[in-house]
Amino acid sequence: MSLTKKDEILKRFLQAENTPISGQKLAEELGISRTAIWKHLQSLQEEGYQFEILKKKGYLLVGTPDQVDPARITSFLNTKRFGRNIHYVKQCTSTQKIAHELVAEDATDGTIVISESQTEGKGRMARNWESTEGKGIWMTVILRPSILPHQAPQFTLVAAVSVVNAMKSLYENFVPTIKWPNDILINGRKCTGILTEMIAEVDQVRALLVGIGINVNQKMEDFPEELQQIATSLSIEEKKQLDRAQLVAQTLNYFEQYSDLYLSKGFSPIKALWEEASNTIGKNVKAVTLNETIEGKAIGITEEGVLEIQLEDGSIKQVYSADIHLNE
Ligand code: BT5
Repeated sequence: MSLTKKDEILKRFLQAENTPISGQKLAEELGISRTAIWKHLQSLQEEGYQFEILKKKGYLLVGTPDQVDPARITSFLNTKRFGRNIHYVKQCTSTQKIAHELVAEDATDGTIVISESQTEGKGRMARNWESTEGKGIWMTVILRPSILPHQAPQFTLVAAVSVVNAMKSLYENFVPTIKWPNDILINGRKCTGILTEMIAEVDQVRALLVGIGINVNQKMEDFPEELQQIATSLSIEEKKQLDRAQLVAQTLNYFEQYSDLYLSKGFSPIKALWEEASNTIGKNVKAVTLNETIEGKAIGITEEGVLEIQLEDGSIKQVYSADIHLNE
């Protein structure tokens, strides 16, 4: 689904950055009447965009609402596929649920579902994910890579390095790190969680649904009490209000680049990027799996993205899925 005429108009205003655009020129370029342009601008005003009319020069965009709508995201994108099809809603139960429905309708590789708020945001193992309205990035990226089911966990590490490098490219007052497999922490507090679901037959992946939740503009008091000890937002760490749409786009810019790298060169380059951003390797950890608790030193990840822990007796255990506690 390409941008609607209204989104196309908005994208041009966003890219014009403080330069007025003539209504006549817009009408000619988009092949619609000046009245149609005026109606689209009115509809944008109703959504919170503000325009000034400058005599003889045209319209100037002077105010944008804080939302992650397709036009705002697209204005920062430099991808070919990722984020080129955006399913944007103000509220939903979970973006994962909508993504499941879109996969059934044959959504293309790189389609995203993004919402201003979720009423039933999901973590791993049916845990709850707190998704405060208008303050974070709550999105699912639908991927359709030609991979085998056992490779799917590697893709979740691709997502984690994409988010971390997007943050590093935009912000300067904090350093995000990855706790295996893919929690992103700042100074020990969680700012991002990733949930990857797979739709597959035994020998073929039909789709991966990579759910990414990033706390962007919450203040500490926006978090429920039980999260105030363990969570943080990027704005708390960067010490200013941040542009969510820009971070969505930058994450997708990296995600497409690293997915393509993974598909062409395999896991090794991703493993290197992941290790560079990880805070887990070399640390003493406690890994709580469904069946047991393992304590030891995290010594690395395998070519499959599996965590290796060296026990006190020197033996090495491989951990496929667990909650990791870092013993500082
Ligand atoms: C995760 O699970 O970290 C995966 C979170 C994925 C959320 C995204 S948002 C878009 C997409 N749609 C969805 O419905 N989900 C995905 P896990 O590792 O199980 O961590 C869950 C735990 O993190 C909870 O039990 C809380 O302790 C904590 N938590 C919940 N909300 C949080 C938040 N906003 N910030 C930091 N920690 C949170």
